[in-house]
Amino acid sequence: MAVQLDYFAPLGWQPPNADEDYVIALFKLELAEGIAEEKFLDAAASVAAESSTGTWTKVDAGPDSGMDNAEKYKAVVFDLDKKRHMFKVAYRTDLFEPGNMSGFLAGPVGNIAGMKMVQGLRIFDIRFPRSFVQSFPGPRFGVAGLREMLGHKVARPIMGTVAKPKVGRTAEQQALLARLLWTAGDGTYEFIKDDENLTSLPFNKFEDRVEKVLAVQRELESAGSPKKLYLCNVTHSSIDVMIERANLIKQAGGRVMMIDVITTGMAAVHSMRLKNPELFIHAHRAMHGFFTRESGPGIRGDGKLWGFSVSMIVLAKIFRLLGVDSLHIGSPKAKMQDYGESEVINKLMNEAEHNNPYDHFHLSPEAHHIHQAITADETKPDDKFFTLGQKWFGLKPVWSVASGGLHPGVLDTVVEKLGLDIFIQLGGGVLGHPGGPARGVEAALQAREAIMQGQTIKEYVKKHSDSALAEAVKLWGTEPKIVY
Ligand code: RUB
Ligand code: CA
Repeated sequence: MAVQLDYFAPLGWQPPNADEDYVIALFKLELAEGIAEEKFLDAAASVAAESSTGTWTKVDAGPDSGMDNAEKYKAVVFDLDKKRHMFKVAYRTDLFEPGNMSGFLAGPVGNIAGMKMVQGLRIFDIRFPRSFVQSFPGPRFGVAGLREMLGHKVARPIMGTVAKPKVGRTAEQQALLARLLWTAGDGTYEFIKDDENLTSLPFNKFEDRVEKVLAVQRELESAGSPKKLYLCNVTHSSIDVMIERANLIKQAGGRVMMIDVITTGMAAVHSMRLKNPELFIHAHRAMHGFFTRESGPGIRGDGKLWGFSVSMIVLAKIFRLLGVDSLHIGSPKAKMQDYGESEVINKLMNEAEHNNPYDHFHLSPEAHHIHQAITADETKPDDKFFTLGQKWFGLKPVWSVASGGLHPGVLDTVVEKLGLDIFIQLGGGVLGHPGGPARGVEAALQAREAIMQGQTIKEYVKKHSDSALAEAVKLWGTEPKIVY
Protein backbone atom coordinates (compact mmCIF):
# COMPACT_ATOMS: atom_id res chain seq x y z
CA MET A 1 0.00 0.00 0.00
CA ALA A 2 1.29 3.47 -0.88
CA VAL A 3 0.98 6.19 1.76
CA GLN A 4 1.42 9.98 1.92
CA LEU A 5 2.09 11.09 5.50
CA ASP A 6 0.29 14.03 7.04
CA TYR A 7 2.78 16.86 7.54
CA PHE A 8 0.48 19.17 9.52
CA ALA A 9 0.54 19.57 13.27
CA PRO A 10 -2.89 19.67 14.96
CA LEU A 11 -4.44 23.16 15.04
CA GLY A 12 -2.94 25.31 17.82
CA TRP A 13 0.00 22.95 18.35
CA GLN A 14 3.27 24.43 19.57
CA PRO A 15 6.48 22.42 19.81
CA PRO A 16 6.91 21.41 23.46
CA ASN A 17 10.34 22.12 24.93
CA ALA A 18 11.44 23.56 21.58
CA ASP A 19 14.93 24.71 22.60
CA GLU A 20 15.77 21.11 23.50
CA ASP A 21 13.81 19.04 21.05
CA TYR A 22 13.10 20.97 17.85
CA VAL A 23 14.68 22.98 15.08
CA ILE A 24 12.13 25.61 14.05
CA ALA A 25 12.16 27.25 10.63
CA LEU A 26 10.02 30.15 9.41
CA PHE A 27 9.06 30.22 5.72
CA LYS A 28 7.02 32.37 3.39
CA LEU A 29 5.99 31.15 -0.03
CA GLU A 30 4.52 32.57 -3.21
CA LEU A 31 2.30 30.32 -5.29
CA ALA A 32 3.14 30.13 -8.98
CA GLU A 33 0.95 31.89 -11.51
CA GLY A 34 -2.31 30.00 -12.06
CA ILE A 35 -2.06 27.89 -8.89
CA ALA A 36 -5.25 28.13 -6.83
CA GLU A 37 -5.08 29.81 -3.42
CA GLU A 38 -6.11 26.68 -1.52
CA LYS A 39 -2.95 24.97 -2.79
CA PHE A 40 -1.03 27.02 -0.22
CA LEU A 41 -1.66 24.28 2.32
CA ASP A 42 -0.33 21.59 -0.05
CA ALA A 43 2.73 23.70 -0.78
CA ALA A 44 3.43 24.23 2.93
CA ALA A 45 3.06 20.49 3.56
CA SER A 46 5.44 19.80 0.68
CA VAL A 47 8.04 22.08 2.26
CA ALA A 48 7.84 20.08 5.49
CA ALA A 49 7.81 16.75 3.63
CA GLU A 50 10.62 17.38 1.18
CA SER A 51 12.84 18.93 3.85
CA SER A 52 12.37 16.05 6.30
CA THR A 53 11.25 12.53 5.41
CA GLY A 54 8.83 12.73 2.52
CA THR A 55 8.54 13.26 -1.18
CA TRP A 56 6.00 14.57 -3.68
CA THR A 57 3.87 11.44 -3.96
CA LYS A 58 2.70 8.39 -2.08
CA VAL A 59 5.41 5.78 -1.76
CA ASP A 60 5.47 2.12 -0.75
CA ALA A 61 4.72 1.73 2.93
CA GLY A 62 5.15 -2.00 3.20
CA PRO A 63 7.40 -3.93 5.56
CA ASP A 64 11.05 -2.73 5.46
CA SER A 65 10.03 0.52 3.75
CA GLY A 66 11.20 2.64 6.71
CA MET A 67 7.78 4.27 6.87
CA ASP A 68 7.59 3.82 10.65
CA ASN A 69 10.68 5.99 11.14
CA ALA A 70 9.53 8.39 8.43
CA GLU A 71 6.34 8.93 10.44
CA LYS A 72 8.28 9.35 13.66
CA TYR A 73 10.85 11.78 12.25
CA LYS A 74 8.65 13.76 9.88
CA ALA A 75 8.62 17.54 10.22
CA VAL A 76 5.31 19.30 10.81
CA VAL A 77 3.83 22.61 9.70
CA PHE A 78 2.38 24.85 12.43
CA ASP A 79 1.54 28.53 13.03
CA LEU A 80 0.03 28.97 9.57
CA ASP A 81 -0.54 32.57 8.47
CA LYS A 82 -2.77 32.10 5.42
CA LYS A 83 -2.89 35.79 4.63
CA ARG A 84 0.84 36.20 4.38
CA HIS A 85 1.54 32.65 3.21
CA MET A 86 3.89 32.24 6.13
CA PHE A 87 4.29 29.16 8.29
CA LYS A 88 6.71 27.46 10.64
CA VAL A 89 8.07 23.97 10.37
CA ALA A 90 9.20 21.97 13.41
CA TYR A 91 11.91 19.35 12.89
CA ARG A 92 12.90 16.92 15.60
CA THR A 93 16.43 17.68 16.76
CA ASP A 94 17.48 14.09 16.16
CA LEU A 95 16.48 14.28 12.50
CA PHE A 96 19.85 15.96 11.98
CA GLU A 97 23.41 14.85 12.57
CA PRO A 98 24.96 17.03 15.26
CA GLY A 99 27.94 19.12 14.15
CA ASN A 100 27.19 18.73 10.42
CA MET A 101 26.02 22.05 9.00
CA SER A 102 26.31 21.02 5.37
CA GLY A 103 24.15 17.97 6.01
CA PHE A 104 21.64 20.00 7.98
CA LEU A 105 21.18 22.59 5.24
CA ALA A 106 20.18 19.93 2.72
CA GLY A 107 16.90 19.80 4.69
CA PRO A 108 15.35 23.20 5.43
CA VAL A 109 17.07 24.98 2.53
CA GLY A 110 17.43 22.00 0.23
CA ASN A 111 15.45 20.83 -2.76
CA ILE A 112 12.25 22.50 -1.61
CA ALA A 113 13.13 25.50 -3.78
CA GLY A 114 12.56 23.32 -6.85
CA MET A 115 8.80 22.88 -6.28
CA LYS A 116 6.85 23.77 -9.40
CA MET A 117 3.81 25.14 -7.61
CA VAL A 118 5.78 27.93 -5.97
CA GLN A 119 7.43 30.87 -7.67
CA GLY A 120 8.99 32.36 -4.58
CA LEU A 121 10.16 31.04 -1.23
CA ARG A 122 12.10 32.70 1.57
CA ILE A 123 13.42 31.20 4.74
CA PHE A 124 13.25 34.04 7.23
CA ASP A 125 14.85 32.32 10.18
CA ILE A 126 15.85 29.08 11.85
CA ARG A 127 15.97 28.64 15.64
CA PHE A 128 18.42 25.95 16.72
CA PRO A 129 18.08 23.79 19.86
CA ARG A 130 20.69 23.31 22.56
CA SER A 131 22.33 20.08 21.45
CA PHE A 132 22.70 21.30 17.87
CA VAL A 133 24.17 24.63 18.98
CA GLN A 134 26.56 22.90 21.33
CA SER A 135 27.75 20.51 18.63
CA PHE A 136 29.54 23.43 16.92
CA PRO A 137 32.68 25.20 18.11
CA GLY A 138 31.48 28.83 17.95
CA PRO A 139 34.08 31.62 17.92
CA ARG A 140 37.45 30.97 19.49
CA PHE A 141 37.96 34.59 20.55
CA GLY A 142 34.70 36.47 20.11
CA VAL A 143 34.24 39.93 21.54
CA ALA A 144 36.09 39.67 24.85
CA GLY A 145 38.90 37.54 23.39
CA LEU A 146 39.87 40.22 20.89
CA ARG A 147 39.72 43.02 23.45
CA GLU A 148 42.04 40.96 25.58
CA MET A 149 44.36 40.27 22.62
CA LEU A 150 44.56 43.98 21.89
CA GLY A 151 44.80 45.01 25.54
CA HIS A 152 41.69 47.23 25.29
CA LYS A 153 40.51 48.30 28.72
CA VAL A 154 37.42 50.10 27.45
CA ALA A 155 34.70 48.87 25.12
CA ARG A 156 35.07 50.93 21.97
CA PRO A 157 34.54 50.28 18.27
CA ILE A 158 37.55 48.87 16.42
CA MET A 159 38.38 50.88 13.33
CA GLY A 160 40.16 50.22 10.08
CA THR A 161 40.36 50.53 6.35
CA VAL A 162 40.19 48.30 3.30
CA ALA A 163 42.68 49.21 0.59
CA LYS A 164 41.06 51.05 -2.33
CA PRO A 165 41.46 50.75 -5.25
CA LYS A 166 40.42 47.26 -4.20
CA VAL A 167 43.09 45.78 -6.43
CA GLY A 168 46.03 47.83 -7.65
CA ARG A 169 48.66 48.23 -4.96
CA THR A 170 51.71 45.99 -4.95
CA ALA A 171 52.61 44.20 -1.73
CA GLU A 172 55.16 46.92 -1.06
CA GLN A 173 52.59 49.67 -1.63
CA GLN A 174 50.12 47.93 0.66
CA ALA A 175 52.76 47.82 3.39
CA LEU A 176 53.19 51.58 2.93
CA LEU A 177 49.46 52.03 3.35
CA ALA A 178 49.54 49.90 6.51
CA ARG A 179 52.25 52.11 7.96
CA LEU A 180 50.30 55.22 7.08
CA LEU A 181 47.03 53.97 8.64
CA TRP A 182 48.75 52.68 11.76
CA THR A 183 50.81 55.81 12.43
CA ALA A 184 48.32 58.53 11.47
CA GLY A 185 46.65 60.59 14.20
CA ASP A 186 47.53 59.30 17.67
CA GLY A 187 48.46 55.85 16.30
CA THR A 188 45.41 54.04 17.67
CA TYR A 189 43.75 53.11 14.37
CA GLU A 190 43.49 49.34 14.55
CA PHE A 191 43.30 47.58 11.22
CA ILE A 192 44.08 47.37 7.55
CA LYS A 193 42.05 44.93 5.49
CA ASP A 194 42.57 43.21 2.14
CA ASP A 195 39.76 43.64 -0.30
CA GLU A 196 38.01 40.38 -1.14
CA ASN A 197 39.22 40.57 -4.75
CA LEU A 198 42.82 40.50 -3.63
CA THR A 199 44.06 36.95 -3.07
CA SER A 200 47.43 36.16 -4.65
CA LEU A 201 47.98 38.12 -7.85
CA PRO A 202 51.05 38.54 -10.09
CA PHE A 203 51.85 42.01 -8.76
CA ASN A 204 50.76 41.32 -5.19
CA LYS A 205 51.55 37.76 -4.10
CA PHE A 206 50.00 36.58 -0.85
CA GLU A 207 53.39 35.58 0.61
CA ASP A 208 54.98 38.97 -0.18
CA ARG A 209 52.06 40.90 1.21
CA VAL A 210 51.92 38.97 4.47
CA GLU A 211 55.64 39.35 4.96
CA LYS A 212 55.76 43.06 4.18
CA VAL A 213 52.62 44.21 5.99
CA LEU A 214 53.32 42.15 9.08
CA ALA A 215 56.94 43.38 9.14
CA VAL A 216 55.49 46.88 9.54
CA GLN A 217 53.22 45.62 12.33
CA ARG A 218 56.13 43.99 14.18
CA GLU A 219 58.32 47.05 13.78
CA LEU A 220 55.69 49.49 15.08
CA GLU A 221 54.67 47.27 17.97
CA SER A 222 58.21 46.68 19.09
CA ALA A 223 58.61 50.46 19.15
CA GLY A 224 55.66 50.66 21.55
CA SER A 225 52.66 51.14 19.25
CA PRO A 226 49.27 49.74 20.37
CA LYS A 227 48.61 46.25 18.95
CA LYS A 228 47.44 46.14 15.33
CA LEU A 229 45.36 43.88 13.13
CA TYR A 230 45.95 42.92 9.51
CA LEU A 231 42.79 41.31 8.09
CA CYS A 232 44.63 39.25 5.55
CA ASN A 233 42.56 37.43 2.93
CA VAL A 234 43.33 33.69 2.84
CA THR A 235 40.28 32.87 0.70
CA HIS A 236 40.88 29.94 -1.63
CA SER A 237 38.82 27.04 -2.95
CA SER A 238 41.35 24.59 -1.50
CA ILE A 239 41.27 24.27 2.29
CA ASP A 240 44.88 23.06 2.20
CA VAL A 241 45.98 26.34 0.63
CA MET A 242 43.99 28.34 3.19
CA ILE A 243 45.69 26.45 6.01
CA GLU A 244 49.14 27.10 4.47
CA ARG A 245 48.27 30.78 4.22
CA ALA A 246 46.96 30.91 7.78
CA ASN A 247 50.21 29.32 8.96
CA LEU A 248 52.21 31.98 7.12
CA ILE A 249 50.23 34.70 8.88
CA LYS A 250 50.83 33.07 12.25
CA GLN A 251 54.57 32.65 11.62
CA ALA A 252 54.88 36.32 10.66
CA GLY A 253 53.22 37.44 13.91
CA GLY A 254 49.76 38.10 12.46
CA ARG A 255 46.58 37.73 14.49
CA VAL A 256 43.77 37.55 11.91
CA MET A 257 42.79 35.76 8.75
CA MET A 258 39.97 36.93 6.54
CA ILE A 259 37.82 34.29 4.84
CA ASP A 260 35.04 34.86 2.34
CA VAL A 261 32.61 32.55 4.06
CA ILE A 262 29.99 32.13 1.33
CA THR A 263 32.34 31.52 -1.58
CA THR A 264 34.40 29.05 0.47
CA GLY A 265 31.36 27.41 2.08
CA MET A 266 30.27 25.80 5.32
CA ALA A 267 32.76 22.94 5.29
CA ALA A 268 35.67 25.30 4.69
CA VAL A 269 34.65 27.66 7.48
CA HIS A 270 34.08 24.81 9.94
CA SER A 271 37.41 23.19 9.01
CA MET A 272 39.32 26.46 9.21
CA ARG A 273 37.86 27.09 12.65
CA LEU A 274 39.14 23.72 13.82
CA LYS A 275 42.46 23.59 11.96
CA ASN A 276 43.61 27.17 11.95
CA PRO A 277 46.65 28.09 14.03
CA GLU A 278 44.69 30.11 16.56
CA LEU A 279 44.01 33.10 14.37
CA PHE A 280 40.96 35.33 14.78
CA ILE A 281 38.58 34.65 11.86
CA HIS A 282 37.24 37.69 10.06
CA ALA A 283 34.30 36.70 7.86
CA HIS A 284 33.60 38.62 4.67
CA ARG A 285 30.37 37.66 2.88
CA ALA A 286 30.86 38.26 -0.86
CA MET A 287 28.16 36.46 -2.88
CA HIS A 288 25.63 36.57 -0.07
CA GLY A 289 23.36 38.84 -2.11
CA PHE A 290 22.84 36.02 -4.58
CA PHE A 291 21.31 34.00 -1.73
CA THR A 292 19.86 36.61 0.57
CA ARG A 293 18.41 39.25 -1.72
CA GLU A 294 14.63 39.45 -2.04
CA SER A 295 13.46 42.54 -3.89
CA GLY A 296 9.71 42.08 -3.49
CA PRO A 297 7.59 43.70 -0.77
CA GLY A 298 7.13 40.25 0.78
CA ILE A 299 10.47 40.69 2.52
CA ARG A 300 8.50 42.67 5.10
CA GLY A 301 5.88 39.97 5.51
CA ASP A 302 2.90 41.38 3.61
CA GLY A 303 2.93 41.41 -0.19
CA LYS A 304 4.61 39.23 -2.73
CA LEU A 305 8.00 37.61 -2.88
CA TRP A 306 9.77 37.93 -6.20
CA GLY A 307 12.18 35.05 -5.83
CA PHE A 308 13.91 32.41 -3.73
CA SER A 309 16.15 33.39 -0.84
CA VAL A 310 17.73 32.55 2.49
CA SER A 311 17.87 35.51 4.87
CA MET A 312 21.22 36.91 6.01
CA ILE A 313 19.83 36.36 9.50
CA VAL A 314 19.94 32.60 8.96
CA LEU A 315 23.45 32.81 7.49
CA ALA A 316 24.71 34.99 10.35
CA LYS A 317 23.47 32.43 12.90
CA ILE A 318 25.16 29.64 10.99
CA PHE A 319 28.48 31.47 10.92
CA ARG A 320 28.33 32.16 14.66
CA LEU A 321 27.86 28.43 15.20
CA LEU A 322 30.70 27.53 12.82
CA GLY A 323 32.99 29.85 14.71
CA VAL A 324 33.83 33.09 12.92
CA ASP A 325 34.96 35.89 15.25
CA SER A 326 33.72 38.84 13.21
CA LEU A 327 31.14 39.05 10.42
CA HIS A 328 30.21 41.69 7.88
CA ILE A 329 26.65 42.84 8.48
CA GLY A 330 26.35 45.86 6.18
CA SER A 331 25.60 49.17 7.80
CA PRO A 332 22.42 50.99 8.81
CA LYS A 333 20.75 52.67 5.85
CA ALA A 334 23.91 52.57 3.72
CA LYS A 335 22.42 50.29 1.12
CA MET A 336 19.55 50.40 -1.26
CA GLN A 337 18.30 47.10 0.15
CA ASP A 338 18.81 47.90 3.81
CA TYR A 339 15.56 47.67 5.74
CA GLY A 340 17.06 47.69 9.21
CA GLU A 341 18.46 44.22 8.83
CA SER A 342 21.98 45.13 9.97
CA GLU A 343 20.58 46.04 13.38
CA VAL A 344 18.79 42.71 13.65
CA ILE A 345 21.90 40.77 12.64
CA ASN A 346 23.97 42.81 15.07
CA LYS A 347 21.73 41.67 17.91
CA LEU A 348 22.23 38.07 16.88
CA MET A 349 25.97 38.52 16.92
CA ASN A 350 26.47 40.24 20.25
CA GLU A 351 23.37 41.68 21.86
CA ALA A 352 24.21 43.31 25.15
CA GLU A 353 21.94 43.72 28.13
CA HIS A 354 21.96 47.49 27.67
CA ASN A 355 20.04 47.92 24.47
CA ASN A 356 20.73 51.58 24.00
CA PRO A 357 24.45 52.05 23.38
CA TYR A 358 24.14 55.71 24.29
CA ASP A 359 23.80 54.51 27.87
CA HIS A 360 27.46 53.59 27.71
CA PHE A 361 28.69 57.00 26.75
CA HIS A 362 28.08 58.31 30.19
CA LEU A 363 29.52 55.37 32.02
CA SER A 364 32.94 55.06 33.59
CA PRO A 365 35.64 52.90 31.94
CA GLU A 366 34.89 50.22 34.55
CA ALA A 367 31.25 50.20 33.53
CA HIS A 368 32.22 49.78 29.88
CA HIS A 369 34.13 46.75 30.97
CA ILE A 370 31.09 45.32 32.71
CA HIS A 371 29.11 45.86 29.54
CA GLN A 372 31.29 43.24 27.85
CA ALA A 373 30.78 40.72 30.57
CA ILE A 374 27.00 40.82 30.35
CA THR A 375 26.58 40.22 26.63
CA ALA A 376 23.31 38.35 26.41
CA ASP A 377 23.24 34.60 25.85
CA GLU A 378 19.83 34.87 24.23
CA THR A 379 18.70 36.96 21.27
CA LYS A 380 14.99 37.76 21.57
CA PRO A 381 12.57 37.20 18.68
CA ASP A 382 11.63 40.31 16.71
CA ASP A 383 8.16 40.14 15.15
CA LYS A 384 8.79 43.14 12.92
CA PHE A 385 11.59 41.32 11.15
CA PHE A 386 10.10 37.83 11.53
CA THR A 387 13.04 36.55 13.53
CA LEU A 388 12.63 33.65 15.91
CA GLY A 389 15.41 34.61 18.34
CA GLN A 390 18.10 32.25 19.55
CA LYS A 391 19.58 30.92 22.76
CA TRP A 392 23.35 30.64 22.40
CA PHE A 393 24.08 28.17 25.21
CA GLY A 394 27.43 29.74 26.02
CA LEU A 395 28.73 30.17 22.45
CA LYS A 396 30.84 33.30 22.36
CA PRO A 397 29.48 36.47 20.77
CA VAL A 398 30.79 37.67 17.40
CA TRP A 399 31.98 41.13 16.37
CA SER A 400 29.65 42.83 13.90
CA VAL A 401 31.50 44.52 11.06
CA ALA A 402 29.78 47.69 9.88
CA SER A 403 30.89 48.21 6.32
CA GLY A 404 29.90 49.58 2.96
CA GLY A 405 29.76 53.27 2.12
CA LEU A 406 30.65 54.43 5.63
CA HIS A 407 32.38 57.74 6.29
CA PRO A 408 33.36 59.53 9.51
CA GLY A 409 30.30 61.84 9.50
CA VAL A 410 27.91 58.97 10.08
CA LEU A 411 29.68 57.04 12.82
CA ASP A 412 27.54 58.36 15.68
CA THR A 413 24.48 56.93 13.92
CA VAL A 414 26.27 53.63 13.35
CA VAL A 415 27.25 53.31 17.02
CA GLU A 416 23.83 54.45 18.19
CA LYS A 417 22.26 51.65 16.19
CA LEU A 418 24.88 48.93 16.61
CA GLY A 419 26.60 49.58 19.92
CA LEU A 420 30.28 49.46 20.80
CA ASP A 421 31.15 45.85 20.00
CA ILE A 422 31.67 46.54 16.32
CA PHE A 423 34.36 46.88 13.72
CA ILE A 424 33.94 50.05 11.70
CA GLN A 425 35.32 49.55 8.23
CA LEU A 426 35.96 52.71 6.23
CA GLY A 427 37.47 52.26 2.77
CA GLY A 428 36.50 55.18 0.57
CA GLY A 429 35.47 57.03 3.74
CA VAL A 430 39.14 57.32 4.80
CA LEU A 431 41.06 57.01 1.53
CA GLY A 432 38.77 59.57 -0.09
CA HIS A 433 39.31 62.29 2.51
CA PRO A 434 40.12 65.59 0.74
CA GLY A 435 43.25 65.99 2.88
CA GLY A 436 44.52 62.51 2.03
CA PRO A 437 44.42 59.15 3.84
CA ALA A 438 46.29 60.21 7.00
CA ARG A 439 43.85 63.07 7.44
CA GLY A 440 41.09 60.51 6.81
CA VAL A 441 42.32 58.40 9.71
CA GLU A 442 42.46 61.50 11.90
CA ALA A 443 38.85 62.27 11.00
CA ALA A 444 37.78 58.72 11.83
CA LEU A 445 39.59 58.82 15.16
CA GLN A 446 38.06 62.19 16.00
CA ALA A 447 34.66 60.69 15.29
CA ARG A 448 35.40 57.87 17.71
CA GLU A 449 36.62 60.34 20.32
CA ALA A 450 33.42 62.34 19.97
CA ILE A 451 31.27 59.22 20.27
CA MET A 452 33.12 57.97 23.34
CA GLN A 453 32.49 61.33 24.98
CA GLY A 454 28.80 61.14 24.20
CA GLN A 455 28.90 63.88 21.57
CA THR A 456 27.29 63.77 18.17
CA ILE A 457 29.47 64.33 15.12
CA LYS A 458 27.65 67.61 14.47
CA GLU A 459 28.44 68.84 17.99
CA TYR A 460 32.12 67.94 17.61
CA VAL A 461 32.42 69.68 14.24
CA LYS A 462 30.76 72.80 15.60
CA LYS A 463 33.41 73.00 18.33
CA HIS A 464 36.35 72.01 16.11
CA SER A 465 35.72 73.68 12.79
CA ASP A 466 39.31 73.19 11.55
CA SER A 467 39.42 69.49 12.38
CA ALA A 468 39.94 66.63 9.93
CA LEU A 469 36.44 65.49 10.90
CA ALA A 470 35.00 68.87 9.92
CA GLU A 471 36.63 68.54 6.48
CA ALA A 472 35.18 65.07 6.06
CA VAL A 473 31.72 66.29 7.07
CA LYS A 474 32.00 69.15 4.60
CA LEU A 475 32.49 66.61 1.82
CA TRP A 476 30.15 63.81 2.89
CA GLY A 477 27.78 65.36 5.43
CA THR A 478 26.43 63.46 8.42
CA GLU A 479 23.87 61.32 6.65
CA PRO A 480 24.57 57.81 5.43
CA LYS A 481 25.69 57.59 1.83
CA ILE A 482 23.31 55.47 -0.18
CA VAL A 483 25.43 52.96 -2.06
CA TYR A 484 23.73 52.08 -5.34
C1 RUB B 1 33.69 48.34 1.64
C2 RUB B 1 34.07 46.99 1.12
C3 RUB B 1 33.32 45.77 1.60
C4 RUB B 1 31.84 45.84 1.34
C5 RUB B 1 31.09 44.65 1.93
O1 RUB B 1 34.37 49.44 1.01
O2 RUB B 1 34.99 46.85 0.35
O3 RUB B 1 33.77 44.65 0.89
O4 RUB B 1 31.30 46.98 1.85
O5 RUB B 1 30.54 44.97 3.14
P1 RUB B 1 33.93 50.96 1.34
P2 RUB B 1 29.19 44.32 3.70
O6 RUB B 1 34.22 51.17 2.80
O7 RUB B 1 34.79 51.82 0.44
O8 RUB B 1 32.45 51.08 1.02
O9 RUB B 1 29.25 42.85 3.40
O10 RUB B 1 29.27 44.58 5.17
O11 RUB B 1 28.01 44.96 3.06
CA1 CA C 1 35.36 44.92 -0.53
